[in-house]
Amino acid sequence: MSRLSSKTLADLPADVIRPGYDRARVKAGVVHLGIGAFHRAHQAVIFDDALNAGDLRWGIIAASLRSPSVHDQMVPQDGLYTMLVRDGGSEQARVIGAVQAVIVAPQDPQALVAALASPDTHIVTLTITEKGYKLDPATGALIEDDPQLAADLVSLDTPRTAPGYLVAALARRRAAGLAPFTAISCDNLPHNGTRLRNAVLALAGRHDVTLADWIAERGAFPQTMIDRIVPATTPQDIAALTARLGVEDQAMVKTEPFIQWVIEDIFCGPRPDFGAGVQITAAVAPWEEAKLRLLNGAHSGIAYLGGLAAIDHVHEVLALPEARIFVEALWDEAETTLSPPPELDVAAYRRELMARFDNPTLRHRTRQIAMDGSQKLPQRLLATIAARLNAGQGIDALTLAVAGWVRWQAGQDDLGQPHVVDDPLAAPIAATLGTATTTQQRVAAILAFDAVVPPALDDSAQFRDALTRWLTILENDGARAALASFRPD
Ligand code: CS2
Repeated sequence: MSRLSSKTLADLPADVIRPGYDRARVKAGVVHLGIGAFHRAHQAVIFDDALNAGDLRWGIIAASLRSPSVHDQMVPQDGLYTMLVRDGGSEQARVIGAVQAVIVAPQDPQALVAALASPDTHIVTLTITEKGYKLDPATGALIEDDPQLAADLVSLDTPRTAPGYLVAALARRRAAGLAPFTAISCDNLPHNGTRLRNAVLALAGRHDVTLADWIAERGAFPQTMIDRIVPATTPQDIAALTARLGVEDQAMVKTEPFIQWVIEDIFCGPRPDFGAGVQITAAVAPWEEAKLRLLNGAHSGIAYLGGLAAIDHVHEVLALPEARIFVEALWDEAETTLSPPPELDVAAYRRELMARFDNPTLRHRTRQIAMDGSQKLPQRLLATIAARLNAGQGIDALTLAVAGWVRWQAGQDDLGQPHVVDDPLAAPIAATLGTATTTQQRVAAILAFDAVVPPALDDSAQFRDALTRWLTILENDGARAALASFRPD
């Protein structure tokens, strides 16, 4: 079976949308770190839109910081891949041409530094996940005992971390008399731009204080809110698309129609004339908080409780009426903690979110969302709980979601089926919970786990009691029973 490529592009069925520009004339104005499915279905599409609109500065050199598999998926395809947009019964296929080259950074670190230092590069985007910033989630300080970061602290000749690559390239840009690039974190973290800036400045400062000053003064690290549901591609998805296209596409992505990117208006260099899907604004935080606490907070609750109930996909969890009641109650609780931007109609946003979660053709796996809970819970659920407690309000639904996460750490679902707890802190959390023999002790152990639980919650009797109550039900009767017994205030 031949692969999708520049050569086979012309043979695709007529209803497949293809790049409407001459790829040979495109310059690489963007370097992306962390080329997973999310980048391919989100930022790459936005830059592809700019190319289609005739501004040929915005091709992408994309790097994988870890796995070489993306190279094998994309390079034989000349960087081309299909984005399938699925909405209930309809499915639209569009070939994205924005990715010009793929670098596997551990295999060729200098190629990535060179791309970042190129005069053509104006924007660097990052999807390196919460753990890629090498910052302690609780203190915000560099995690100096991380082996890769420790190596970058000693020398940046061969960088190993995302902050390391950026600092090495910014040093080279300064030496060459070039301006810095605008570095845009596209990870789902509060104040993601500030975090990236802090990581870069802290690392730069350890090598050369004048470099750190130059970056602080001349560089830009906008905050962003990014939103699009992008479930992991399955072998079945690839097989179905091959049948449709007549060629194989190993780099395809599947996603929903919805796309949103809110970017803080502080670029330090050129940017495309962004079209639909992108908002440039002075204040990103209210958007980000609403998205993290409503969309992602509900997602995590659905993932753990659904996963414990052995339900594979988000839309199948929401087929249970009691799960919908729980999600609405979680949103009722979260909503009072928000200061939404004036343009955001929260009631309409909630209705739209529920419709997005209900999309039956996306097949978004609960296990995918359950990953890396220790990195996600603070901003999705725990900060919301702290805000509710501060205001003297109830926290029942939010706490049920947290109890689901605690129960998930046991490594088996309610049917006794084992799962891997895929989380950078899985081992220390397991060790903490392993010393406890009762539900009360497990709750006490989790509350004392400062890398995840903020100090404000450590000694809240209300949170401790609610968590103990829900964890008891989950441990004794399971997630279906917990949801069935849930009563909104
Ligand atoms: C999800 C997100 O996997 C997860 O943790 O909650 O990836 C979610 O799909 C996106 O943030 C949607 O924009």
